Amino acid sequence: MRQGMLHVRRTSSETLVAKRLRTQVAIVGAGPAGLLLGQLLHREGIDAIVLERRTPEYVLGRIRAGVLEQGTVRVLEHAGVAGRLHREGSIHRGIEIGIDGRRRRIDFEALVGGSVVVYGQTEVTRDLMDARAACGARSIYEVEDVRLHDIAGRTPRVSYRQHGEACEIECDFIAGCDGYHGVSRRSIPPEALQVYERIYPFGWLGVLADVPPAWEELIYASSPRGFALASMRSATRVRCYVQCSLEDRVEQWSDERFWDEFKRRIGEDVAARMSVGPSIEKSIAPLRSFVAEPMRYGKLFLAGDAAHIVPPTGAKGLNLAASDVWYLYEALREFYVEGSDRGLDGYSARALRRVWSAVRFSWWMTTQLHRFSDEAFNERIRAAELEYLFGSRAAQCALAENYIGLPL
Ligand code: FAS
Ligand code: PHB
Repeated sequence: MRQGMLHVRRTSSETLVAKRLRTQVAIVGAGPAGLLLGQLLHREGIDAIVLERRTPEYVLGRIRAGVLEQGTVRVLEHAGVAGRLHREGSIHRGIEIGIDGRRRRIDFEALVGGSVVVYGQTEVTRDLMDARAACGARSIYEVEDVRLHDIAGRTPRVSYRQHGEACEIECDFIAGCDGYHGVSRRSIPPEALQVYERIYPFGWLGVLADVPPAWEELIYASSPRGFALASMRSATRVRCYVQCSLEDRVEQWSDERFWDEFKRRIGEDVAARMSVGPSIEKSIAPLRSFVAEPMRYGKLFLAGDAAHIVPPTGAKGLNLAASDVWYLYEALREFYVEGSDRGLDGYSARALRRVWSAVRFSWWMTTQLHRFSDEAFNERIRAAELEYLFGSRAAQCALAENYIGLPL
């Protein structure tokens, strides 16, 4: 045996394992789902190791969500990472829906007595990373070739390579928090999964820019040229989107072209008063609805984008990751503290009830606010839906209670 090799043993694949670790829960993925689960478990004294293929800087560089439901805020408070969120996040008590230049405010407070918090996913992830580093819990970044073993058996393990060494983690459970393109869902035999999917025939081109927002609340605008969303990250930074073709490439959209198109869609009054500036991030995201059922296979539990994807129109992706993680945390706490399997056995059904309510709402917001085609009948139905929304308190209540988030 070569000097310096620790715990050398052969795995089933006849690979020398240079390092073998042991934990209660192995978490694959250090996005918001993985880090939030790790933080909740740590506060309960349950040991977890987080594995991430990228660097922390890369993970923080991905610009994504911006709206937190009240339920998500409560989960972050329970995790002890909501301090900066309360200091720097801004409470929003409504949004505006625009149709061809007309706008209607959806007053969350008056309609359903609720609100949301605008605070970027990047900041949530940063707060979670800082908390994990502060408590010294184990996170391993820049891993390669992560594989899941014996997930249906009694000795689940996660193997990976780092700096050319083969490593392995023995655990009780594996949390697959590695997103849509991760290895976890793909480790489940296809015959054990039922997948539901809808691909939308357009994408979102998003721009981050350091200019003050000329709007106080988010504006979701449907125009004859397509959809636009005016959001923000702070009093000095905007996050704006326009619906674009799936054939578009970021290189085809100069900042000038983006701002010109955004102004044509967002409404003349906003266009007239807004300032523009150079993009500090610009990216195109395809839109899809995707759900994989069940969210558990043996000792493997999926959470967040690993199990489902929603179009960002309903601001649900990050919030669904938080509710999955809350349910999984409660189930694991029940197992380790009370010795009961009940929560683990009920996790998938409980999470999927909330997933499908968010998938429905995100699909509804997307189909109502985006121009799909020149199919005259669909466009008339869409116009009628939006007119009904503008004129009906009941319709506005339905939108409001879904947007602020159904109860956890
Ligand atoms: P994530 O994808 O965030 O994190 C998964 C992590 O696992 C990543 O860090 C990845 O590097 C890692 N990983 C993957 N494979 C691995 C492997 N084999 N081994 C180890 N690690 C691995 N939601 C909204 O609510 N509003 C939005 O505006 C919005 N915009 C979005 C824009 C884009 C381009 C995308 C892709 C998503 C957007 N979302 C939005 C949804 C997004 O916010 C997700 O819901 C959220 O990131 C989910 O968090 P996680 O489940 O942790 O998945
Ligand atoms: C964002 O600020 O990035 C954002 C906000 C609301 C959405 C989608 C994205 O529905």
